[in-house]
Amino acid sequence: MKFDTRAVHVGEEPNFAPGGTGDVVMPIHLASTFARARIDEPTAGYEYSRSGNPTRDGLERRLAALEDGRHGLAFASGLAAETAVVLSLLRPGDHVVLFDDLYGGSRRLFTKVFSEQWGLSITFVDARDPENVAKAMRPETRMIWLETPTNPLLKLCDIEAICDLAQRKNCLVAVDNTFMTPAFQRPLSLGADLVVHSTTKYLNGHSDSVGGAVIVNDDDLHERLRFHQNAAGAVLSPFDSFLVLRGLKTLGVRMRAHQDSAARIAAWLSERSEVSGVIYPGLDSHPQHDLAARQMSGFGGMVSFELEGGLTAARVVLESLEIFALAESLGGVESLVESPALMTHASVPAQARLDIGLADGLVRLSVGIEDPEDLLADLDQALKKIHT
Ligand code: P1T
Repeated sequence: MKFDTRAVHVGEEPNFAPGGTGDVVMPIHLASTFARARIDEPTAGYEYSRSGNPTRDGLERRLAALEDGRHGLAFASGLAAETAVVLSLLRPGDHVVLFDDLYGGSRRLFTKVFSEQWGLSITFVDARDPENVAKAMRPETRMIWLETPTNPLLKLCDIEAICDLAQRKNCLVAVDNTFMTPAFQRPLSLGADLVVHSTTKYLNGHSDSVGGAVIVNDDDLHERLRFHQNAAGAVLSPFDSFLVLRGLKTLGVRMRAHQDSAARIAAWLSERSEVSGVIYPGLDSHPQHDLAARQMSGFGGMVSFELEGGLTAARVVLESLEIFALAESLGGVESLVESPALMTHASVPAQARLDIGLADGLVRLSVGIEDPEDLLADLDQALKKIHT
């Protein structure tokens, strides 16, 4: 089955078995517990909704199918999914190499919780060059943690090259695929061991659910993650599972629409005198455009840019936009704009932001699926306010 067909059907097949009602959409199974007729025979395999729930199961199967993986697991948030990966697969004293440009909350989780409180040892590197990853590896390195493209600077890393060097050292590679989604990038097929998502973003796509996911191929990794999911309990609710199942049906069409408008906006911004630089992997000017074209089947809906007038000008633009909502998060049908330095990445120390090239004046757009003419007109009126 092709991707768009899997996105509509896998995990949500009508049940024609005796007692099944043939629903063409997944019912929201709200039951916290499942009665059984015999003490040692859970009905249809279900016991208690933390351990397993039919609606969540449907979503987990679909997530696996879309990422070309064997097993999916759904969690209460993207950060809960990341926490599950670390607590189930790593131990205090283990070493992790991380891309130095990550979502601010991921960086905070690894730095403040896993490193400072729990005893994980971590090294941030510029993973655009796989050599930097190789150099940072130690005998006790157990995992490489990547985002590609990164949030918010849209830097890429070569997943295949990094997986190659990890495999030689018996080290796991986890890729946060939130920005590209499986519609445009499949890290498991490139050799990664784990794919992580904030389903809050494109997968759900409608800004009305917070959730996370992990997808793996390996049965042993799955078993350890599944044990942790039940033992620690940060599961996605049945209602949220339903919402993400519903959102996923249109993932392919949404991603193509996000991308078409983002590409148009990125090109348009590049011509504006108020703008000093535009970052979009689909632009020829992106330093890793070739890798983007090779590794991904699309360039996504995120655009970052800097203004000649820096933070002062950014404040004017951010507060003047009318269709773009000034808000954290991304990946919904509605366009959002934000200041990483003041909002999503405020928890990253100023020096670390400077080191990775995250300017205070950087503006990040999550381009929605509104008519692009309206989005361009909105940007135009906001840019014109800089000099008034
Ligand atoms: O917010 P949550 O569902 O817990 O997901 C965290 C997360 C993980 N990975 C990436 C790449 C992310 O972008 C996020 C969340 N990001 C934002 C809220 C944001 O505005 O960038």
